[in-house]
Amino acid sequence: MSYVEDILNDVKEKNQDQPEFIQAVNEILNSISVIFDEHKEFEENGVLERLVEPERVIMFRVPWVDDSGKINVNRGFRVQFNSAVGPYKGGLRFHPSVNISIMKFLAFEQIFKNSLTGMSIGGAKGGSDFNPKGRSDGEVMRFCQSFMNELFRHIGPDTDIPAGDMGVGGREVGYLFGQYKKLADVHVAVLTGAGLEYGGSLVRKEATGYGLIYILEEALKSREDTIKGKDIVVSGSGNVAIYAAQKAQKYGGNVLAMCDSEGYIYDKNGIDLSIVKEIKEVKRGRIKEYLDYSGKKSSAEYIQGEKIWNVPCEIALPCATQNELDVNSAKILAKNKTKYVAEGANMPSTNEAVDVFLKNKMIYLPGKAANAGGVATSAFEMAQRSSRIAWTFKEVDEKLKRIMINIYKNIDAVSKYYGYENNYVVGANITGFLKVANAMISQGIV
Ligand code: NDP
Ligand code: 2IT
Repeated sequence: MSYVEDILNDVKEKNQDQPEFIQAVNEILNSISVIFDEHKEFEENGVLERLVEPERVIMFRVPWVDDSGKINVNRGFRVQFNSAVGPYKGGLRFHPSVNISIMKFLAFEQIFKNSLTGMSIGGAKGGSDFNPKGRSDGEVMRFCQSFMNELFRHIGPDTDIPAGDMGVGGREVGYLFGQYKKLADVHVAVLTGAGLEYGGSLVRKEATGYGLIYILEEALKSREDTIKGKDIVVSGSGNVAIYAAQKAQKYGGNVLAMCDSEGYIYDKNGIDLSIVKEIKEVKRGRIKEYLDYSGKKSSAEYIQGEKIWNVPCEIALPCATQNELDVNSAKILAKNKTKYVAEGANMPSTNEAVDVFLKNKMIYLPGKAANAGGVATSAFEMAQRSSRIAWTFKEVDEKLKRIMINIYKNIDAVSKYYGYENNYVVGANITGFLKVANAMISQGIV
């Protein structure tokens, strides 16, 4: 049995109740298996055995009182997966689906993504099964305070720096930071995605979506193609989706559809993002309200209970959640002659869907490369905060663009080097892995 097969069997055996984690490990290990013959040192140093086991997993009780006076208890997590390259870094997700499998897959992915950015940050993820939907600001604040009452002892500006993810945006980061400061009595960069008034960075809010479009445009440019004039479908209507759609429109793309977990809006004349922003960022409402704003004469339609991937497009941008794009959806994209798939979300395509993309010669940019702009800008936030110097929007945006172009160049070169031209699963995973593996070897068996 090969080294990779051996480790994979062990991971499956030990984590039988963690399908998303097994899926993420499977995807990465299978795609990097080509390097182990020429790099015996990885097996000799037990790199994979150590890599698939988190350095630390913290799970804790989060009790809080809702507006009616009822006591609620949620589960909190922080998975500190790997700190070989730098301090633990990764977002916090508040969503009812959160469990240990989802936390571990996200933290595992984050190791390679953070490595790809070229910044010195390790991989982590955290969150809770708390559902912020429909909760008042007061309830969200009390929840965040209780969550931080435990988390604060495990994080710090040089140990572990959380940020936002699904269900955690500026409001939540503010409440979390306020409680951290109260407990630790220091005003430091311990959470990124902070408000601009208290140390946050310009462009952080837009960074994941903008970064997605920057890397996509680079991939198209190198094929003498462009986003301009292309039909685009963006799933989700949250932080990543909104700013991906905004930048895609700026580049001349036609964003035809966006969704939330209940249904999607299709507008053949292009989505009006100011409406989506009003509904999602201001009102915290549902995407179906789009029709109330766009008026009776609008060409928009709302479709419920159907996958957004049924909408024909040349570019598909999954920006919602894991496994939202399955093998059937991938086949529909292939049938509709979609040329490019770039992932704003983490692991939105199942492994079987990815096989369909590659077999059909679509250009597929996996999330850990394509959505790395968010965490890269978080690292810029840390740099600005600790130096007490704030960069302009243009400065941060240019640095973000440079990082995304670099990621593309690196994964493209590595995929070619190993004889897998146009296969960015191989390109991204090997590139991300090599830095982490070498850092682990340099630091001994720890
Ligand atoms: P948000 O919470 O802002 O938005 C999530 C969006 O996805 C919402 O519109 C939500 O709809 C929708 N959604 C959730 N589940 C489903 C589903 N099953 N089907 C269809 N739509 C669904 O999160 P973000 O935009 O921050 O995150 C989106 C993805 O991007 C996640 O995978 C996250 O891990 C990843 N990511 C985020 C980064 C960041 O900086 N924020 C950085 C890199 C990656 P509803 O309101 O109905 O739940
Ligand atoms: O998945 C991700 O990369 C994020 N949610 C952002 C992490 C961060 O630390 O900015």
